[in-house]
Amino acid sequence: MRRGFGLTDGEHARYADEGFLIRTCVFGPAEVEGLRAAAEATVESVLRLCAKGCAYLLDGKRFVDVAGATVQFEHAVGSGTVRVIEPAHLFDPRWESLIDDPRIVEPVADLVGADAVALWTDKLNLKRPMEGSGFRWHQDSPYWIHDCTHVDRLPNVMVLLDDASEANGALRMIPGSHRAGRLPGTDDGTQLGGFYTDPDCFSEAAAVAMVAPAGSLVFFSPHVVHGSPPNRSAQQRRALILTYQPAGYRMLKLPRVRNAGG
Ligand SMILES: O=C(O)CCC(=O)C(=O)O
Repeated sequence: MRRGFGLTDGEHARYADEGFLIRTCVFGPAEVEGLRAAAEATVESVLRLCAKGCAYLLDGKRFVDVAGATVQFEHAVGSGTVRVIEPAHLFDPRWESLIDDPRIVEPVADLVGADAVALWTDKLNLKRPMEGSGFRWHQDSPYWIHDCTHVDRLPNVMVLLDDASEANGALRMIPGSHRAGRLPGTDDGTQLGGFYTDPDCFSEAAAVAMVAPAGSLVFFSPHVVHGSPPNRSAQQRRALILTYQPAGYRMLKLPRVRNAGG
């Protein structure tokens, strides 16, 4: 049964036009506190497990595959600071109720164009004060195209766990860039270069920062070109990005279906 959190016609039109949409302060301060605690507990669990994982470097950046997840570390040589955990929901039960929350699931079902949805993947992105690195301009669809037959139907929802500002590395979007579909990657000879969008295909000058308070949601298309600068502030910039798909399909990294909101 729907609870009235679906997209309005105006939101539908904005998402179709720009490729993203912000709903501010969807989660209240007490809920945000709980999600921050879940984030830190997730990091602690992962760090305990990492010694048993499979470590490797891509373009000099350290990754560890452990317990079904991929962990990325900050790029400074020898850094022990966790940057991304995907999927994160394996490591703390509080993520499970977030995945099912109607404030997320109902608008996302409207974006997917389905009565019911499932989780595709989820990432905990941590930009620590004065240390968190940026994300180069990219689309998500080129990462997923080889594992998914419905890559157009994978909307993301970024749940802001801290106030996001220009100074702490708020996510930036290129409005309307999703309308071109999948764009070419860079050809710079690096291992990951093909995943970053060719800068000739969009105008960085058009970028819009997703500046919003903690507890806000940023919905964005798998095709929209996005990226973010480093955290040069003394504030945290933590976020969980949930990605959904039509119900009944398996997750990206785990061989099972995680239907949501049922
Ligand atoms: O956390 C960010 O600022 C960017 C994250 C992102 O673009 C991604 O995980 O694909």
